[in-house]
Amino acid sequence: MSVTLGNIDAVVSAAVQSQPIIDIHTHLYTPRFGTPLGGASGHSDPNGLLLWGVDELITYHYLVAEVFRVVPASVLPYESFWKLTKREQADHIWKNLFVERSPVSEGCRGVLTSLMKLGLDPADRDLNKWRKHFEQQDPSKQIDKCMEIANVTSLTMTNPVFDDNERARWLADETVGTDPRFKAVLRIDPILRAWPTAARKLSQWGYDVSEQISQKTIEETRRFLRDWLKRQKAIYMAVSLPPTWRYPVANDAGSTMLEQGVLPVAQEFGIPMAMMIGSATQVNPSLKDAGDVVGKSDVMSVIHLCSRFPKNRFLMTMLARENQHELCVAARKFGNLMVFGCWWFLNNPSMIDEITRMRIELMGTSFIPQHSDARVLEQIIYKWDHSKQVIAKVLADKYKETLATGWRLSEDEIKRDVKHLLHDNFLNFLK
Ligand code: FIX
Ligand code: ZN
Repeated sequence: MSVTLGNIDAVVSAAVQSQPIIDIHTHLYTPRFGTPLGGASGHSDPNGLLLWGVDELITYHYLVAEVFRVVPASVLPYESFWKLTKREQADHIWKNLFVERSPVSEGCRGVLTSLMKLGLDPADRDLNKWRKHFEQQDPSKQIDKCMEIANVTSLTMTNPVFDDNERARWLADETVGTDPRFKAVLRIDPILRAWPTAARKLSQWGYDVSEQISQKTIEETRRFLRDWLKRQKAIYMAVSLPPTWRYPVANDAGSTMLEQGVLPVAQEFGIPMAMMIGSATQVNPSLKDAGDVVGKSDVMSVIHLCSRFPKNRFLMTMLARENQHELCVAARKFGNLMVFGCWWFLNNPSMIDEITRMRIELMGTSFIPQHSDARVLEQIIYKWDHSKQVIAKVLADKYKETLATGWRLSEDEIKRDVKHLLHDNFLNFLK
């Protein structure tokens, strides 16, 4: 079908909605990592890693931060909140962010979008009715249902090897990550952010490393990374870095381990390194996962890295709105730099619109516009629904500007471009 100014919005929207998505960064897990809500499976594991269901949706750390703005710690002390059961926490958040104030924040609206797309009626406002619904679902079937609604064909996990709970599960059963719907990612923050801690743990795990970096320590760290990349069949390595991260830094353990430990192994395995830069962690530790903030990072450090390691590939996202333009310009200079996502505090319609528009203007379709960062299974429904609406609108606007030059576009060409953005740019970057 030829595309005109009259039908471009509909054609782009249909192409975006029908394109199967690879979700390149989530905190979701295969059911074999256990789940606190057993549902119809009957197997609940309080320390399980797969989070799903309405109480998990409502107690997402984004909403924990928001509820403490409405009911401050001076009224409900943090420790009192954390002593509540998950259900009681959800009741508190529901009452204060959904009933006594309208659910207009992105995090609140997201809960309702996911419930609605799952066939529940948000107008019911009946938490207990929804709880009964989720308790009747089987977790694995719920994964299939959510992936189908979101049109996500592959979920990329985040597998922090330094997390005792997660590591124990891999060591107990090396096939724990084996599920055709999921891919694993070796997450290694302490190696680059807290080398003394990492060195102590690697040593405890049987790797002959010491805090003082020697050739032996480098070789043993490489062995550790190889062991876990093989165990997890990881498709990339990942790290989150603070806004203060700089590269290179002389006599800095993190810089040295990045240069001599991590990147050589990534190159050896032919896999990218994902760097998520800009989160200053635990400025308010009482909020736990909700206690991190954003800070402006240094794009020149990314440029130095891409320039010094031309044989490595870098998946890169930054948390500060202020860094987005510089990062796009940097990506124009380095083909081994793939910009991805509107991460965390940028995962809001207004930011996704601004950032995606700028990225298309500077990089065409050679970037990965979004990832969900979902921590709760049903979030992939709303995070993708909300993002796809904005991405489609921005893309249609840019096509209109191109059509205005007299250029002609076909529906197949639009589908091709959308496939690059939501699927192939990532797959091709993994090769
Ligand atoms: O470092 C990360 O992977 C971040 O995405 C998380 O730590 C963060 O809590 C999150 O889930 C943001 O969406
Ligand atoms: Zn994340």
